[in-house]
Amino acid sequence: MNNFNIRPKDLTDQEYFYGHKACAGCGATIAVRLALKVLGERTYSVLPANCMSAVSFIYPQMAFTTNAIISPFASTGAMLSGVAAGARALGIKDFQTVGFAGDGGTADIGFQALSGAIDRGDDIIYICYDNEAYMNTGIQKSGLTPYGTKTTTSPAGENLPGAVTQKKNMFEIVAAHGIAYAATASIGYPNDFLRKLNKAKEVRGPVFLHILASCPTGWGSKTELTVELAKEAVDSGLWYLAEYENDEFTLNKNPKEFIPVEEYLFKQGRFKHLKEKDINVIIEQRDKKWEKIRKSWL
Ligand SMILES: Cc1ncc(C[n+]2csc(CCOP(=O)(O)OP(=O)(O)O)c2C)c(N)n1
Ligand code: SF4
Repeated sequence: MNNFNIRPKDLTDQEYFYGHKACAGCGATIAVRLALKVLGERTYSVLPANCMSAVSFIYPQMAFTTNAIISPFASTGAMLSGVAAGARALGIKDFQTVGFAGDGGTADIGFQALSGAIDRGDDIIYICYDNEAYMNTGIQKSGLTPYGTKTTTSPAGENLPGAVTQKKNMFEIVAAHGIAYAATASIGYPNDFLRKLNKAKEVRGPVFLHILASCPTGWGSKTELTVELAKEAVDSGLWYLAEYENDEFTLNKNPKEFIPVEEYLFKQGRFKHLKEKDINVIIEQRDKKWEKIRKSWL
């Protein structure tokens, strides 16, 4: 049986995404680079307005060596369907159509187009790289910004812990559509991400991959901690690795013990203001979520 594992040393040396102008230590670029290495040369990428399009389509330079196009902010899902239909109409075979949308472009403004694409059952891969805010326009809170995050639109102060809302549960919202395959991932666990991409390639029908991608600029973290932080998010239980297919959820990593959330949170300027009571809220929310996950996904 194909377990879809792929060893990093088996990845192509070919680069399909390079020379971009992203900030040093950008986690999202790791997600895009790895995704294209697995999906291959015959991949058509669709990017809405976000950091990844802003840093890579800079005339006369183009950081994608494969075909790529910018969609209106709200339309990634719709354009993915159109590109795939166009390729089929031209008689092109063995191609992949992938979207790289941020958390704002996925959970908020691009949500209905994503929902529509899943509903149509189109053969597309939608990757949400989640840096937990609208970074390209100056760090505004999105529907995927976690509780307690300081952003320019969710300030922290004497009476406010930063964002007071919880991170939208995109993975389960997408799963509720009965999608062919959905998974969460983290750039801190690249082998897991590679396997999920490799599987996404083979799945017929829509695929949704939601990958946590650290952002030193928006998170106020050291550039060299990008990968470590994305790993610690999982190890502290504030993010999880899971899959959904055939109406079933599977948990891919079930830590025996979580590392203290403070270890992850206090390496980031966006959480520096948190008080003990705020940390307790975060731990309480985490434990409630994991109780549910462990009861039904194991
Ligand atoms: C319809 C529309 N509204 C607003 C914008 C401005 N805009 C461009 S990029 C962006 C932020 C995107 O945030 P996200 O999707 O989280 O991706 P990130 O910037 O974090 O990579 C916004 C608001 C736009 N281009 N089009
Ligand atoms: S703001 Fe964040 S996501 Fe955007 S390019 Fe810089 S590090 Fe990457």
